[in-house]
Amino acid sequence: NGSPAEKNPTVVFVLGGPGSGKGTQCANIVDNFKFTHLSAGDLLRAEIKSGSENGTMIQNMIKEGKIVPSEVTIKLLQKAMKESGNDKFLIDGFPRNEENRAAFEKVTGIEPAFVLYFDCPEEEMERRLLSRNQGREDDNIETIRKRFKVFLESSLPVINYYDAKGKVRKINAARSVEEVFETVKGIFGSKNE
Ligand code: B4P
Repeated sequence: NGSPAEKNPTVVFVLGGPGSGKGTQCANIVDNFKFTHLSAGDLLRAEIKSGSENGTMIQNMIKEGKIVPSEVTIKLLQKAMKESGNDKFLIDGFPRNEENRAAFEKVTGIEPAFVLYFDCPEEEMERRLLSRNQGREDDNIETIRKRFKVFLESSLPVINYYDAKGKVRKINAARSVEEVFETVKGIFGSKNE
């Protein structure tokens, strides 16, 4: 039978442009529903800090706003899923491109229950990221612009793929944290509690 995470886990992908509020809303979801939050960005940053052999490569890609190879991110996600002991996951900031998506489905055999898409205008995301100012290497204007470009070119096609399957729950993210969470709660409350 294996651990709970091996028995058909429920996965919700949380997507949206950089600064759309994915991390913020995931923290709220975890406080209210029984999900484990896995942030691709946080896992990659932890990997850099650990001084692993991939660390420098990951650091350079993040600095350039580029997408880290699928096998690296998927391994980190699988490890975190196993270690959590849970069977309900919010996967935040992944898949970032079609190749990520196809590789995740192939390697894990998991299809997401649905996809939360935080839709936010670029000017608002830029404002939020510039005022976040936590010394993150990718929160400078040059890298932010590259991340926007990668989002439009590579990540939006993933959202369109799931939209065609009726799996996308699109949320207007250009509102206050509380207002956005009211909408999010409606989605989780009706399907997953
Ligand atoms: P993203 O996934 O793009 O996420 P983020 O920039 O942290 O923004 P998020 O949407 O989570 O917004 P947050 O709640 O923090 O970036 C993750 C990073 O990870 C990437 O840039 C990259 O470095 C790396 N990464 C991940 N996967 C990768 C891969 N495969 N390859 C390479 N790199 C990868 O909110 C942002 C700010 O806005 C916060 O200050 C927050 O307080 C504020 N805010 C949130 N909601 C708000 C609201 N409603 N109103 C006003 N402010 C709000």
